[in-house]
Amino acid sequence: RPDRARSASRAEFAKHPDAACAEITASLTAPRAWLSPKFFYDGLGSRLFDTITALPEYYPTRVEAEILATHQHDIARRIGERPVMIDLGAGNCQKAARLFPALRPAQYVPVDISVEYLRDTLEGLQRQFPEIAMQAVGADLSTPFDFPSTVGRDNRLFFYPGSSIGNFTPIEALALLQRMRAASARGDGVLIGVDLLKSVETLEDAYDDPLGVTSAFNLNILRHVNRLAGADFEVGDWQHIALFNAAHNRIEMHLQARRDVTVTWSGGTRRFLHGERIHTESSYKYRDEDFALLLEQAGFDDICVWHDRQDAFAVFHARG
Ligand code: AVJ
Repeated sequence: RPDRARSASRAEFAKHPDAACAEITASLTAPRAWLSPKFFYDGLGSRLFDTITALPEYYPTRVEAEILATHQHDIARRIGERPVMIDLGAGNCQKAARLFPALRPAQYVPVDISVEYLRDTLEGLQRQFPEIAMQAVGADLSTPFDFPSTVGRDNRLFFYPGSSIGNFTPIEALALLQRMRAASARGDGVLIGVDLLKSVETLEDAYDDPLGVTSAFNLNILRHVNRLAGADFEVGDWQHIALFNAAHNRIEMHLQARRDVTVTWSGGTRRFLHGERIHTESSYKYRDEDFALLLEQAGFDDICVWHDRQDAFAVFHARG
């Protein structure tokens, strides 16, 4: 676990500070200021996210693990022999590794923005599972997949757990599913974790925990942006807000100014009035039928879905 935090700070933006700075300038000067949730994950942010997954209020990680453990043999039967398991946004690779005994992949291909970090993690994993060929690939999920020729083409499985797909709008999620479909052959599969619509109270509690871990996670984006763009955000000027937007079926996280503040960074400056917000994350929640429709629109069929007992979370398998 600490491994993830250590290397997440060596992610892509560290190598392309100008690109990150231009992106931050564009989003902070938009009529409604926003920041991309990818900027949550510096070293401390990755540790804070790991801590979030241990909170009783934040159910998705735990409940998804329970679904995968309970149904691993059904899942393996549907996927078939020796898949090439492509793990999108693999992070510390632990979720995939827990499925190795049931899935028995021929090849494991973790994909993440930070390849260096993946290489460290893979070394240990390769020793534990010497029979699985492993190859780390550095890629950004917002562009078409372009795998090296060493990534096998037989029975590919795209694994995208954790409700990570929830950070995309449904239209962007469809485009991502289409990129997976384009990189797979007929019969290849996807295995995707999706958070489900539920009571507003349960959803808001999951993103606004009483210990303040999610608040710290949200506020930490300002420190990361201070470093990336030479900005002068004062964390104490901002307040964590999490609310369910029923019109869009999404949890939104914002940072709300506690007073009038002026923020300056290397690419610009902006004045925020007391109460004004910076939108930092959207986390879309689905009904089974809504997500199944996206899968169908992307060209997948033979859809199968597993839930936990409380119908909090869904794991989908579908074939191209
Ligand atoms: C990592 C995007 C799945 O949306 O639930 C957790 C991130 N943000 N608490 C989510 C997150 C606040 C998480 N994802």
